[in-house]
Amino acid sequence: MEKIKIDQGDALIIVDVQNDFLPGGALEVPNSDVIIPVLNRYIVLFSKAGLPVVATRDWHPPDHCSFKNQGGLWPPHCVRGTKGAEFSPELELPENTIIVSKATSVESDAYSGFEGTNLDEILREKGIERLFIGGLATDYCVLNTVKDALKNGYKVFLLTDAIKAVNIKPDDGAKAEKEMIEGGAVPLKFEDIAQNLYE
Ligand code: VGL
Ligand code: ZN
Repeated sequence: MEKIKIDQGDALIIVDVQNDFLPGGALEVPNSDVIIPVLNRYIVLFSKAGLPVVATRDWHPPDHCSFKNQGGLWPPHCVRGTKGAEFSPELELPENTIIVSKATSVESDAYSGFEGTNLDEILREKGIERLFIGGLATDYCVLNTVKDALKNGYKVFLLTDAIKAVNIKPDDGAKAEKEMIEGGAVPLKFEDIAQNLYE
């Protein structure tokens, strides 16, 4: 297969790689720590090429509607300003990372990085047309971010070596991947990208 070359118009989107979604966190995604070194390799690639790196984060108020104690589905997680809401210290985000906070108000949840944020405007302003998307969790925030990206007209590459699922039902992650690919996302692994173009 011909390698994919990253170039102007491309951006890396890292979804919700926050302590609460990692092993030991309030809403831990099983084995999610294994994706961090892989994401770090993508980060190096995009940084060297001078291309934007975007990190989304779940950024909830303490009484957010998605929390069980408020009638929602999830244990309290990613409360803004807490350790659990911080990006993993292992994730080597560049200084100029564009941070997008979502689900920041009590009454609304948002699984997509585009929902209630200015992510689309930020990308358009920079002339971005292709998105390389990885992070957590495959079956929630990655799924919904990818679906919105496709809806908004971006070409989407799903980084299948840099996502992990919650899997409340064991095949949720596999189903989500299938849904994204059927919707037009192209599955991609690190080895599928041409290296050393910008060294
Ligand atoms: C997420 C559950 C609740 C996610 C966020 O980032 O995938 N999942 N809030
Ligand atoms: Zn959340």
